Amino acid sequence: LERLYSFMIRLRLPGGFLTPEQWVATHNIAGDNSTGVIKITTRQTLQLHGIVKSKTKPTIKAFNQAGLDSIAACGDVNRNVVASANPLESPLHERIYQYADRISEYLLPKTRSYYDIWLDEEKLVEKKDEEDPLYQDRYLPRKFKIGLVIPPNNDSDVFAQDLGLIAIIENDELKGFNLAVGGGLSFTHGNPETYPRLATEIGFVSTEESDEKLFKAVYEVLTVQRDFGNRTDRKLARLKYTVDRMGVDGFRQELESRIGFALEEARPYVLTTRQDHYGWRQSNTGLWHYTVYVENGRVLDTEQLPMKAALLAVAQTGKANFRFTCNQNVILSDITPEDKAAIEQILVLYNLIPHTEAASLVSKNAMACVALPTCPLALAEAQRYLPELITKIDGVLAQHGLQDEEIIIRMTGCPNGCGRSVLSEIGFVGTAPGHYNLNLGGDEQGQRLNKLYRENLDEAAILQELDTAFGLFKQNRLAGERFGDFAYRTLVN
Ligand code: SRM
Ligand code: SF4
Repeated sequence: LERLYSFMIRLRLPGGFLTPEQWVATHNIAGDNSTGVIKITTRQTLQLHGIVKSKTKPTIKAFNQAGLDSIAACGDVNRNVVASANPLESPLHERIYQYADRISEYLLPKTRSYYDIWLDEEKLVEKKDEEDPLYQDRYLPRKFKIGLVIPPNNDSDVFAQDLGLIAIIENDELKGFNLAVGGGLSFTHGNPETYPRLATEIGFVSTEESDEKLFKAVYEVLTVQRDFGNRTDRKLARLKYTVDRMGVDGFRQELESRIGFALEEARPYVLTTRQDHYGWRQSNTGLWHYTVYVENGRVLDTEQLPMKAALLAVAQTGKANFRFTCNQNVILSDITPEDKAAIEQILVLYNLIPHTEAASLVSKNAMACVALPTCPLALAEAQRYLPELITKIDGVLAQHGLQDEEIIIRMTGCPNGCGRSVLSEIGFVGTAPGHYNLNLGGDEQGQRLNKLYRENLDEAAILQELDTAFGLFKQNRLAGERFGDFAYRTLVN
């Protein structure tokens, strides 16, 4: 008897965009072929779990029919390109989203194997035509991640990316992008050679005359990593280690020699938040957008909250696009004023309103990675446990009269950092079943990593430590000071 293997599929969804028809298709594919739960990831795409071997090909074929693919969603290539999700952010949102889409296409591997293997396409080309100038015959030393952000909202956590592109907008015009290289959050417990690192800004590239320079710079950042990245130790293979080995100046010089022009000095911008704008918001185009709070990105039906049924009903009207955020939520977007009432009626009927409004502030600022039971690398629970822990943390906050604080809490089941817990004000990093390191001191905008505060705590110890920390915060905070800033100033330094 063959073993019952089951798989996870992750879509490539640059900028996290789906049409309503594509959501209906995804809903049906999830129901037919997977556990049924649709998971919105921290890189604003979708995963389905529990796809048994015999259903793998039909799943990929069905996605293909909906115009969706899973190419380069995993592997040592450029991964899903993320971008600020909310059209509200700027009138330039659509243009910046298009960059995410085009960069994703531009950096796709040239091989047709995906089509050959999964879609029964006859071999269209001979091997020699599969030559790939970027990935050649060796791919990159490790996964590679690109993210675009529209200040002031750093919702795509631009400094966590191997290559971050910060849109520089002056007088409502896009001037170009600051480039930040070498972000990456993973580390290994007990291995001091590994560390999380924020991307370093190395300069600005204008897009005013054409996009040529930007695309060249993006491409060559990958070739520097391809040629200089560590290919002997996968733990030290991400771009962040290459940048630190070459030095930031050395990296910039190598990049400039490949692109044939000097980067301009990085331009100023301000980041103020990473939060999604929950509920109804109208953008200056007149269109409406409703951001739904999705606990840890898990779209499923429960008795109290039939979220999957609700989103299906919205999609079936054909009147809203679906945009996933890097905070694991969904924005029902681009709704005309005439259609708003119909969408609102569905949201009320299925309880999504008031669900989004009613969730606690801490919950709405929290996220967790998948972890158990499907992630083979998990040391502890994350998405299944964080909601329960947050209810208890909410209780502790209330005892100190701090229930109105917006504190960013993130949890990962291991130090790989899929839930970006080292970029939170309170970060939990799994060490063993039921045990977590407690990190404190990240900021609101994602420009500062938190630091280890206490090691290997169980739930009782976590709540006790936070009780003490919240007490000190209440007594000693500066006016308007956030918990993360207070912890950084007084507890972890
Ligand atoms: Fe991740 C591996 C889930 C975002 C760093 N990640 C995995 C795997 C595939 C486990 C594995 O290798 O077998 C997880 C699948 C679990 C499951 O059952 O679904 C997994 N990662 C996820 C997702 C689904 C977490 C979530 O709950 O949303 C995110 C999917 C992203 C996507 O749509 O492409 C996810 N992973 C991240 C992020 C956050 C980000 O990119 O903004 C990070 C930290 C940033 C970074 O890359 O530095 C991250 N995942 C990792 C790593 C560590 C990489 C490294 O540099 O060492 C691994 C392990 C590895 O690659 O060896 C990993
Ligand atoms: Fe799995 Fe660790 Fe990533 Fe969580 S952080 S999904 S436990 S690899």
